[in-house]
Amino acid sequence: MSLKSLDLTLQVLVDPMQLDLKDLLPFCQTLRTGGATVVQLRGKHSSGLELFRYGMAFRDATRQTGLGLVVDDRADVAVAVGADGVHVGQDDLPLDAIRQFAPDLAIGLSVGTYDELTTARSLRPDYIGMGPIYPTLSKLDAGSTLGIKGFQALCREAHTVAPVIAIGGIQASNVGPVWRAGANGIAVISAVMSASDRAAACRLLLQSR
Ligand code: TZP
Repeated sequence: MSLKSLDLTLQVLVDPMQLDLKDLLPFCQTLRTGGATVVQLRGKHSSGLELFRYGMAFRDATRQTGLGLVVDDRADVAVAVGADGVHVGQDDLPLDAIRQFAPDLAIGLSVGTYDELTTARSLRPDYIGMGPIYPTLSKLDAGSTLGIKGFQALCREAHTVAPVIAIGGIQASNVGPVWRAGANGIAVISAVMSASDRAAACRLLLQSR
């Protein structure tokens, strides 16, 4: 799957700690039923081996279900497992370095300030992950929240660089304004991973789009 076919509408971030390897296929089927489009493997405390095992299993499960697969931070793991993309922060491996060994990988870059957007402009990511929009308990070092007004303003500028995926504290109850502020897609952890019915949780996030 190339970026052209990577639909970024609803990305669900998953830590290996949250799921057993044997459950990845039913998990992907559930997400797909709810309308999610991408799974992001994000194992901040995982070893390379664990990420590789989950990445390989996710690659099969996402291919079978028609979801895209993005790996957080680790371009090496993304290439090794044949993922569609990698998501990096501004302090991670530079985008040009990734492109040298992985020219087909879609690259997402985190942006939370105007300064970071200026950097993004020169790095030319394939998409921008923008946030945190709202307060979140899922990433304690996420930085200051943009709020809807802040997001709308930064998002408008960012649209000249790449599609914008909003992240941070997004729940069914507060997603409407995020869509209306111009998000091309959203990325979530708790709204889907903490839900008892994950397919329904995905549907609710997409309903106000
Ligand atoms: N980056 C910015 S906020 C965040 C990440 C990974 C966490 C999003 O989790 P949640 O539970 O959807 O707020």
